[in-house]
Amino acid sequence: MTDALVRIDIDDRIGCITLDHPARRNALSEALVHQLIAGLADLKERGARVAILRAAPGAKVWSAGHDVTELPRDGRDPLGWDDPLRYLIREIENFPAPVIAQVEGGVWGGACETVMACDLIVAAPGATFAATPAKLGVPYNVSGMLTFLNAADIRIVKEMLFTAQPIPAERAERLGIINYLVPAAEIEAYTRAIAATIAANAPLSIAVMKEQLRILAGAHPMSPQGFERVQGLRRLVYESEDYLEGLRAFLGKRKPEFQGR
Ligand code: LCV
Repeated sequence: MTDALVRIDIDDRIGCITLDHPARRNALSEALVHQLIAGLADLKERGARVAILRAAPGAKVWSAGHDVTELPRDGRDPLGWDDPLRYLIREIENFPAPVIAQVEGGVWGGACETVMACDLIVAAPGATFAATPAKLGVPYNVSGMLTFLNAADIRIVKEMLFTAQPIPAERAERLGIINYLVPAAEIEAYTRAIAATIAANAPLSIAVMKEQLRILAGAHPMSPQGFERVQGLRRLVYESEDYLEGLRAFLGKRKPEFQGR
């Protein structure tokens, strides 16, 4: 039997998925992502009217992002359509009820996108949000860029992507990136109360509005030439020496030395 890396429960039509792999700081390995996706499917099946995605109480790290050990080093696109995280983001977006991210601790890289893809975000002081592709030398994908663009002003997205530095929850609240900033001691009850309010509303109306907003937020037509240009640019990055250096440095627990080629 595979180890449980997440916990799933449902109470009063409020579903809850708890990331539960502290030894790897809830890194989004293929196994963990598959369990998250299965958890969402389970909650859908059981009629959840809202889902909460959280880490264990008091977690110092909500999730460390992609499992870097699983990123390919053979010239393949590391974050293409088949990247497990892309499936997860699509499942969150397509989940027929709101998904609320309840955040304590650091949120890194792919986990930052995951949180931004959630419908509402409740965070405790001490939570931080970092978009890290530039730290690793990774070319982020187009749909991931759209997740960030739909979650924050482009100037903030640029700051996050170019500096790869964590944004504290207090600032994220001022910037409108998160909905609520709530003391850690109250975050669970607070998130449950929001979930209960949503769960008491008309589920079909909410499901349809969520789908409408998903389609409208993604309505950015792109020409075939534009798409090929973007993919070609990304290839420059994942076929570069710097990409391999970023992975080697991460795994060797040292600072990368990027050359720009
Ligand atoms: C694999 C890990 C990870 C991890 N993968 O604990 O968006 S993109 O493009 O950037 C995308 C590719 C992406 O999401 O990349 C990942 C971005 N994530 C990060 O940059 C954060 C990496 N992690 C950390 O900086 C630290 O682990 C934090 C600050 C989160 C926690 O620090 P702490 O001192 O509490 P350790 O670093 O000791 O981590 C515990 C174990 O988890 C592994 C890490 O290598 C260590 O393994 P060992 O016990 O075998 O040494 N680990 C942490 N993050 N993303 N493995």
